[in-house]
Amino acid sequence: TTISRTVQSGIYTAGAYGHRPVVPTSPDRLEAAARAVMTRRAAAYVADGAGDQRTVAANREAFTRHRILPRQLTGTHARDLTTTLLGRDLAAPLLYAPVGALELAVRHRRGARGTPRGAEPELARAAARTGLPVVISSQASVPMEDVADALGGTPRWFQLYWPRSAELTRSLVRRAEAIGADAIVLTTDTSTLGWRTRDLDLGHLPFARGEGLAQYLSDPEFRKLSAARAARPAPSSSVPGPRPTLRALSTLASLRRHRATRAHVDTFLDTFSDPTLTWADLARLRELTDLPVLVKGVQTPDDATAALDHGASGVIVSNHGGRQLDNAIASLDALPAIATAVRARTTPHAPVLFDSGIRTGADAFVALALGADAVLLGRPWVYGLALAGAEGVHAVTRHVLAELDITMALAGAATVGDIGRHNLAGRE
Ligand code: FMN
Repeated sequence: TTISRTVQSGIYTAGAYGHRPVVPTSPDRLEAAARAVMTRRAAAYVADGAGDQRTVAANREAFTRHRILPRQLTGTHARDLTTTLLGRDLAAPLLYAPVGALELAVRHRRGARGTPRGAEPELARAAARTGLPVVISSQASVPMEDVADALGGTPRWFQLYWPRSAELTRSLVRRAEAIGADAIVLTTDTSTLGWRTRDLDLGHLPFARGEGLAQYLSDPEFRKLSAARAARPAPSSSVPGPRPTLRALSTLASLRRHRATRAHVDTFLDTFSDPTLTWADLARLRELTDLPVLVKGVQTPDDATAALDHGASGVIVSNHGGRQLDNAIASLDALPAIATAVRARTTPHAPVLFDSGIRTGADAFVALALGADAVLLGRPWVYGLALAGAEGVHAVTRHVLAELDITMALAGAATVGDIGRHNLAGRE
C-alpha cells in the first residue's frame, strides 16, 4: 500500500470516529496554529525573516508561478518515493533542514507531560520513524552526540557555521565524524547575521541569552577559548553595558539553565562564522575531512560552479528561508539555472538540494521537477514540533510525503526519477 493511502485513509477513518489530524494538513493553518502556541519571541524567531519580509513572501510566491500538468490513465497506481543520495538509499527525497535554537519552539510545552529536555531529541525520535536524514545544526540546543544517540541508525549530517578559530573548526568536524555524519553542510549565507526586524524589535537573539550554543559549550576547544577570554581583563576603553532591567532576569535565568556565562556568549559572538572566508578557503575544509561537503546558501550558477570547483560534493540552493538577505530572489527562481550549471559541470551530476519555501508535497514535486535531487523541509516541521513534539514532526512529515505521493499519482510519475520539467506547464 502507498503512503498516501495509509495517511489519507487513516485521517478519514479516524475522523469518522471523531478524531482530527494531529496537526493541520494545510500549511497556512499549520503556521497559524504554531504561531498561536509559541511564545512571542519564538514565533518571531522561527516564523519571521529579514527586513520587510519580502524574500519570505517571494519564496512562497514563486511556487504559485509553476503549474503541474495532470496526466490520465498512466498506470501509476504504485509509486516509488525512494531515492539515492551520496550513495545512501533514502525512503524519500526529503531531509530535515538544520534549525538552530530549536528549544524556543518547545518553550511553551515545558512541563507538558512526556516532554523531554531538549527539542532535538524530539526531532530525532520523529526522524527515527520516518528514516529521513536530520541535518544537525551548529546552533542546536543539545550537543550533537546526544542528538545522535536519539537518532539510532537514522542518517545524520552536520551543518557547520565555519568559526573563526581553526581549532574549533577542526574539533566540530571531528565530532561530526565521530557521530557518524554522512556529510558536512557548510552554510555560507550567514557570514553576518541578517537584519531581522521582528527579532530586533523584541531585542531578542537566542544566542545572546546562551540559547542554541550547545555544540560550543560541549566543545573542549570552545571552552579553552572561553576560559582564555574570561581570564583577560576587560579592555578599559570598553563601553559599560546598559544596566539590566527586571525583564532581563529571564536572560540571566536562561544563561543559568544553559550553564553559560557571559564569557561563553561573548566568545561565541567573537568566533561565530568567519566573514573573511573566500572560495579558496574551502580547500582547507576539504583537507580536514573525507566527508562530502555540501555548500548551503547557493543562489546563483556562478556560486554553484565555484563551490564545485573548490571541492564541494554538492550544493544546497537556499536563501535561509528569507532570514538573511531581504529582497533577495526567491530560492525557487534560483534553482533551474543552478541545476543546469551543475549538470553541465559534473557527471554523474553532483547533488543539488533545495530549500526555502517548501510547505507541501506539491511544492516538493515542483522543486524536483525543476532539477532538485532532494528537498529540505524547514519551518513546517518546526511548527509540528511546536504543536505536538515528536508526534507533530512525524505528522507533518507524513502529510508532506502523502501529498508528494498523490501528486506523483495524479501527474503520472511512478518514481522520483520520472519527475522533470515535462511535468510542468511551459512558460509562455
Ligand atoms: N540554517 C542553517 O544552516 N543553520 C541553522 O542553524 C539554521 N537555523 C534556522 C533556524 C530557524 C528558526 C529557521 C526557520 C531556519 C534556520 N535555518 C538554519 C535555515 C533552514 O535550514 C532552511 O534553510 C530554511 O528554514 C528554509 O526555509 P523555509 O523553512 O521557509 O522553507
